[in-house]
Amino acid sequence: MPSHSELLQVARTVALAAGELASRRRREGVTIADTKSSPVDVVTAADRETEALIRGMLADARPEDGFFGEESGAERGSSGLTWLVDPIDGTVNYLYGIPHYGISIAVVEGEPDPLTWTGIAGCVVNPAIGEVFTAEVGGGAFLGDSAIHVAPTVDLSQALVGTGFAYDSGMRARQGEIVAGLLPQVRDIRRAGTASLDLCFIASGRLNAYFERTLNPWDHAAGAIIAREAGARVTGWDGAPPSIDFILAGEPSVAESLERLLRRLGA
Ligand code: LIP
Repeated sequence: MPSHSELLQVARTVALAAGELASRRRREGVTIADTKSSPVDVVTAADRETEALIRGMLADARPEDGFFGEESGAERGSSGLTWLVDPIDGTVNYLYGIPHYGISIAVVEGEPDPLTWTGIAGCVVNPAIGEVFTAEVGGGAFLGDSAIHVAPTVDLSQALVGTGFAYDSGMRARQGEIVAGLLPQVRDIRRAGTASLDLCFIASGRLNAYFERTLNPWDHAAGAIIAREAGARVTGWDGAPPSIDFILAGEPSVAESLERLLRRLGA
């Protein structure tokens, strides 16, 4: 079994190469190639091309490992390791030219099930502004070469809270009601459109807390490792592992306060 550092280096090298490709394609112009779960859940040719690059580089570097990517699906490996890949997280931002999207690559031990996997290392690159977030379990979290850590605890009324919304209109209506109840009880809300970077913003103190529902495993796999290594609590409801049902992240006492409030709001 390779060291956590060796696996992190693979993730970082591949994510940087993918970021170069994605940002080049962005400069050349981006169009919708298809829609997926709803008319607003889009995929671009760059999403597919970037995942193909990542998948090929990982197959060369780690041929025995499993793979699970947003655009090309899953393939089991024989090593016990699985790579979770969102080639362009924040696809709508990318489509609109908003410089806030992430190449998210994580490696876990076990199957690509967030309820059972054990995170090992993760990298999230925002090529639009050249930010590289990394972490290996037990090694701390970094933005570039600088160690990062969650913001100090605050009262929930002073907390800047990130969230996001589903592609399903019915779910979005419900999520909007929850946010309406939350907004007057916190400092403010930020909906930036990229879960992997939301979790990295928890890790670097740019958000005090974050929650979301309906995320896929590839959306949060890398960011959760980075946030935990920066001192954040990252869970589902009642301390369970995060999943498509719910993810909550933040400095532990802030996260616990937010979970109680979200419960009261009926999230
Ligand atoms: C996105 C997530 C974001 C969520 C969006 C979308 P995608 O992932 O990163 O947090 O609010 O609705 O799911 O689809 O850009 O990979």
